Amino acid sequence: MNQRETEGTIIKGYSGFYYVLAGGRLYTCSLRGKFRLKGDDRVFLPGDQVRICVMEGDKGVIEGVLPRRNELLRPPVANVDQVLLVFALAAPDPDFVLVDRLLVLAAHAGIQPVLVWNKADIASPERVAQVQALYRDISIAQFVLSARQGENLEGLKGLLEDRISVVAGPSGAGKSTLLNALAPGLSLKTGEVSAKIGRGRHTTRHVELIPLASGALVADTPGFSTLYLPDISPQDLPELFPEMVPHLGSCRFASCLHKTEPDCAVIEAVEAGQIHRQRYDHYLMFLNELIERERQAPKGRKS
Ligand SMILES: Nc1nc2c(ncn2[C@@H]2O[C@H](COP(=O)(O)OP(=O)(O)OP(=O)(O)O)[C@@H](O)[C@H]2O)c(=O)[nH]1
Ligand SMILES: [Zn+2]
Repeated sequence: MNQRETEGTIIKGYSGFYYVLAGGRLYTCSLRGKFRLKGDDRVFLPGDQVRICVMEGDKGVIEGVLPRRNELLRPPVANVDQVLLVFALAAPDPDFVLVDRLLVLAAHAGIQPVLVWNKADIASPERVAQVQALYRDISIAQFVLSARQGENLEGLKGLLEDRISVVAGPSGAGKSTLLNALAPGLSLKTGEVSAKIGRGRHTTRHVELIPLASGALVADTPGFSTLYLPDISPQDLPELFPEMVPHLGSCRFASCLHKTEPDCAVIEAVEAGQIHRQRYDHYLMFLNELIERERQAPKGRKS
């Protein structure tokens, strides 16, 4: 038999088989026996880079897995390059607390966030200006587009190329519509994405990476469905606000939490208009949540 090895990306695992995309071809792969010994389905995740031995036709055997760069729990995907935070500019209005919460979650997970402002077709120019002013100073990519009208999708398409992306955002923001617009053959029903999250725990959910053109892979299940801030110590929160980072270290007190302390460089930057006040207000909100949580959980408890 003519066998050869190649490298590819797992896009889905399903009843003992893994679907591996390699060089533009999809291989249905089984596992080499040594992996099955571990008896753990989660040894391999969509997004994992694997070495496969190609057998006849489109069949293969997974011979090895390359080290992971990162691993998301929701959805369970490995090697995530970026998370698209999809918000509608109107209907529903953006919840900026949620935007900032998701930005903190992404920063904490070490995954690059991308802000996607959808429904530009029904947004007022004032709203567009508002979001751009809020996030202009933190260096993250932002796209203002209309998924339903298929308008201004090109920039985002370029950013998806050759990367693994996960989509997050509130219900009604247009996540399914956006995925459909990016992969016209997909025809996810609108509303289907949240139906997927809602599925009972007795049904095994299979996350799938959808291959778009140009090597883009996007998870079909939205991420970050928990709004609970992860276990961040209050001292570490400022680093998750990129616009605060240049000012950290210039406060009078090394332990400054930038709340009410005297000679606080962060508060001075807010007053000088260098840090947007709304972002700072949300920082204080999250800080208080974390302080409250620490107060309730006795020290040394690890969860
Ligand atoms: N005007 C306008 N409406 C849009 C746009 N994109 C999506 N919608 C509408 O917004 C509604 C919600 O879209 P979905 O794609 O289902 O939103 P979702 O984020 O997937 O929502 P869940 O599945 O509940 O998480 C639908 O009625 C869409 O037709 C857009 O660009 N402009
Ligand atoms: Zn300070």
